[in-house]
Amino acid sequence: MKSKALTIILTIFLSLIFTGCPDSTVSDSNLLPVNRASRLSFTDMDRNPGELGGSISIGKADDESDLTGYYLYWGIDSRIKGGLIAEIQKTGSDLTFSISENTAISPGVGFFLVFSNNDAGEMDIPVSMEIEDIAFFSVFEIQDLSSPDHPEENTNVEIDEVIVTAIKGNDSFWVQEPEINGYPYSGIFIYNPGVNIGSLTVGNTITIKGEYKEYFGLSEISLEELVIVNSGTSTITPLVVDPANVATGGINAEKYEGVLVKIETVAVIDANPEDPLDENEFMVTDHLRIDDELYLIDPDPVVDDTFTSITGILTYTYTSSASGSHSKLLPRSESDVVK
Ligand SMILES: [Ca+2]
Ligand SMILES: [Ca+2]
Ligand SMILES: [Ca+2]
Ligand SMILES: [Ca+2]
Repeated sequence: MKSKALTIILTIFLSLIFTGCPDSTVSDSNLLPVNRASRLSFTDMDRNPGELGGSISIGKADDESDLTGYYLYWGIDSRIKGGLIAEIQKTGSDLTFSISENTAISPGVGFFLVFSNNDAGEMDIPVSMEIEDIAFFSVFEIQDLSSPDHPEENTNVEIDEVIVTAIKGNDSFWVQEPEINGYPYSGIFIYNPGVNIGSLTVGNTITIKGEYKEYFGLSEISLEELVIVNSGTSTITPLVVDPANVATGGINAEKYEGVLVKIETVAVIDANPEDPLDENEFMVTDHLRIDDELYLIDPDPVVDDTFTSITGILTYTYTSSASGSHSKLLPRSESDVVK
């Protein structure tokens, strides 16, 4: 009798448990996931600014038992969603999602976010990564204001595989595109006193990151990062130009600003155009100025001195309050000056 009563009690107890159980299982699955992706990475392979392409890699959560997959979003910041990119089911392995080339980055978007999800919904805290938009420009695009891809001033740019043509001190230099599209707009001045250019040598092939600026008429890159891709010495053949066309106001002065050029068979017409000042400038045939920014010709040339050729970087800088700024040729060394 006693044992029968116990059986009844036990039966009621067990039935309570078993009728209660399905409910409690449902309520368990109503819980949002607590496990997040272990890793999120992406490298932009689209070289255009404002566009992305490449593979997003999502490391599976260390424990995926409480999630069914991951929602990949654009992010306004490291928490705020900016639009769903994809729903990705868990597979038990790390996942990849492809962003197709030329995918435009919407205004305001700067992150990728990955939220774990299950039948109850999404976890409220994502894994995030800031998007780095790789934005390569050629020197041509930066120097040629009419290029459809010309960047705005103060844009961060990367320039890939250009050749160093001249070095000034330990913080500035000139680079030029390898001779593939001709010479116009192919060279530019790189400057930043805060970045040590170390062992950089003329002829090195480098990749640079920096900010594009116009400094009193001179296009330049404010250097942030420099990578020597090839420490060999590639040669840029100087372009032979007519001094009249590259002197101040000449029709090609802007085109060849920053470019290694050569003038042939010229004579000194003014030994010191800044007299009574002396800025170590002199003027040759057709009023082209030669300056000592990279190399001082010694002794000072005098009127009617002739040169078989002078090679150098063409630049545009301020001379004096009396005469303003000028287009100038900068020989780099003794070997650039042939009597
Ligand atoms: Ca593109
Ligand atoms: Ca890009
Ligand atoms: Ca320019
Ligand atoms: Ca000078």
